[in-house]
Amino acid sequence: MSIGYFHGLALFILEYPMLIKSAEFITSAVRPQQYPVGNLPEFAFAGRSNVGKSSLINTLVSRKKLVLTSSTPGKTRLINFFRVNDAFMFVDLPGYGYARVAEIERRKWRPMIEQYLSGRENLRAVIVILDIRRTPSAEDLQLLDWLGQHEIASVPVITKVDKLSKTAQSRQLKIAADTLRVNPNDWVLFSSKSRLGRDTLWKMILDLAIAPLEDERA
Ligand SMILES: Nc1nc2c(ncn2[C@@H]2O[C@H](COP(=O)(O)OP(=O)(O)O)[C@@H](O)[C@H]2O)c(=O)[nH]1
Ligand SMILES: [Mg+2]
Repeated sequence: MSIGYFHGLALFILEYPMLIKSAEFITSAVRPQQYPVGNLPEFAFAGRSNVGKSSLINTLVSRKKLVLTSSTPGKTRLINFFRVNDAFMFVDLPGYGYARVAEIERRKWRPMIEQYLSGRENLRAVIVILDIRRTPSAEDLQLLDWLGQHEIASVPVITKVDKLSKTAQSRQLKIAADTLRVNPNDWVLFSSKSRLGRDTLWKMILDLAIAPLEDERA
């Protein structure tokens, strides 16, 4: 690992809470040959269509329209890469579980995502996003199980919390935690409207970015 790399890390640690100096779209990809090269710590964002994934990424990077939010759920079928502060890569994965997406599209989705998740060496964690108003789906559960089996770190985030009262929030959080077998204390409560959870999620991303990888420790 180069000195420059540590220098970069030191810079962004000092800047917590996170100031965003740059956030730019790099490229869209379907196949590994199209992924951007480089070694920046990478974070992927996953969740069912319309869950609020694009809004969450925009909130993290304090940009209104870096990632296009869509009134046509299921439209984004590509893996989109963004570079933040020249220190991280953020990856917007295509949303899953959109009923109107044709079966043939869905059959392409899974291999594309699994190929990305299992082959990307600089991937540090997957932010798995749930909508607080909905019971988690089988696909949410499958994704978390799959990440666990492949020893890929996941961060469960429950978003749109502004839409429910505090009482309803805890009730829904308990349902989600039970369904997905994740400790309720491990969830980040998020709102792209109020920006609740932004600092907490950034802190987790920074911690994961500086944690040495398994093979580097060995
Ligand atoms: N009230 C509220 N609305 C949200 C929040 N996050 C997303 N939305 C809305 O939910 C819809 C889908 O959001 P989007 O980010 O495009 O979801 P994506 O399909 O998962 O990328 C849009 O109309 C957003 O304005 C949130 O935290 N609070
Ligand atoms: Mg989106």
